[in-house]
Amino acid sequence: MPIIKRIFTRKIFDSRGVETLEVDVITENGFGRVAAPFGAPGSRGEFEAPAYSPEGLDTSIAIVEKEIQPKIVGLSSSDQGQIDGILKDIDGTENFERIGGNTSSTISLAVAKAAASALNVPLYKHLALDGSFRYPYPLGNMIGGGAHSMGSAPDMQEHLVVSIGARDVKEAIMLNLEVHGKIGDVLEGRDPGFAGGMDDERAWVANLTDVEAFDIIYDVCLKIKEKTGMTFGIGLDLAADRLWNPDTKEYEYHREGKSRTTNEQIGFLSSLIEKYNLVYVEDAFHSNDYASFAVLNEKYGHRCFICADDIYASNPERTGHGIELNSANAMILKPNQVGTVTGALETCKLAQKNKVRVIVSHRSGETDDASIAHLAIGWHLPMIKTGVLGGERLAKLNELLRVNVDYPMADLSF
Ligand code: 2PG
Ligand code: MG
Repeated sequence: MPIIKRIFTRKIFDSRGVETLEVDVITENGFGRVAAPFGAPGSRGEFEAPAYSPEGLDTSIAIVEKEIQPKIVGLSSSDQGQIDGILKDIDGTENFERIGGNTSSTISLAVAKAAASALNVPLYKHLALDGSFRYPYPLGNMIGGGAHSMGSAPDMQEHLVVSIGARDVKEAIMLNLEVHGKIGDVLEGRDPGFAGGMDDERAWVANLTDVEAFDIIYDVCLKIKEKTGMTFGIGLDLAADRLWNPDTKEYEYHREGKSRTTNEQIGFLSSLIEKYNLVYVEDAFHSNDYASFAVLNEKYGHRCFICADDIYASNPERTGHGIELNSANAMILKPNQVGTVTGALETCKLAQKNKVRVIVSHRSGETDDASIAHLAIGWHLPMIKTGVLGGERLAKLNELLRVNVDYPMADLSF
């Protein structure tokens, strides 16, 4: 039976060595364990749910034990909507400001996992939108910068590759690994000072401008294409909030030593989309600028994923506002930004109904939890954004392999 018997909480360490919450949900014959990921200071979105109680993780754990556990023990773990409603009621704020989005999403996902285990079905089937399933393409972080790196790394947070020519998920993972490896060789060859550094998401960190990073990625992808016939798409996550200076109203590229007005930013990104045939541009503008997102979407939405992360913050209201203004044709979904499985599903359905493609994503601080791989398969998500290397990143990709059913790849066409 999927009746919840007990919840255990503990503190474990994430991939950055920061303490995070792990939750076990025990049902009569099921078990679900989930640990919370965490965005980097300077990269976490202004509008996402805070991670924990304002008093910290210990207070969140006390709330789970004293307030949440007594209310959900005895309920059916299959009743996700009821349990997520209770989490919202106990929190009592708009955006999980009292208990924290990490607290609620970790319990919510652990309940879903426990239900799946009690019902003896994989998580992606338990949470399925319908009876059809697709594998997402892994969107891999190749060269890092911004808030995830240090020193003379590029200004943009992520320089990404998706192996769009891959015929199956294993090939897609292997091709991303090959691109990542070859980029490392190029970096070693061009800079005697390069010492093999990687950032929080195991993307290479090197003394490069953004344009140099794209040149390297473009050449590596081209060479592999010439050899194997495989095609790649290049992308980026600017995490533009971090570059935006609200006083000067300019985007400050410190590494490049240049500032750009919003119009110049549109021009710069347009030139990158054209030059490198970019297929993916995330958080191109600060998270209050729905209008500039819409300009870029109007111009390139027919051929490039214009993706909203911090601006939508996985939040149904912010997503709805963006849909009205046609700000993006794609969005990032992170369960801990919105706080529950039900909230994540609501946002996902709203986006999909309006032809906005939903991409599930890791956080820069991660654990070996692989729940997002199941959301991608069960919810028809075209891509899963995660690092190419590192146990906590490969945990998600390996989970895709573990599913091991002959489902087709998602459709990335426009
Ligand atoms: C992002 C994420 C993941 P963070 O901006 O998309 O790469 O970063 O988890 O640090 O917010
Ligand atoms: Mg982002």
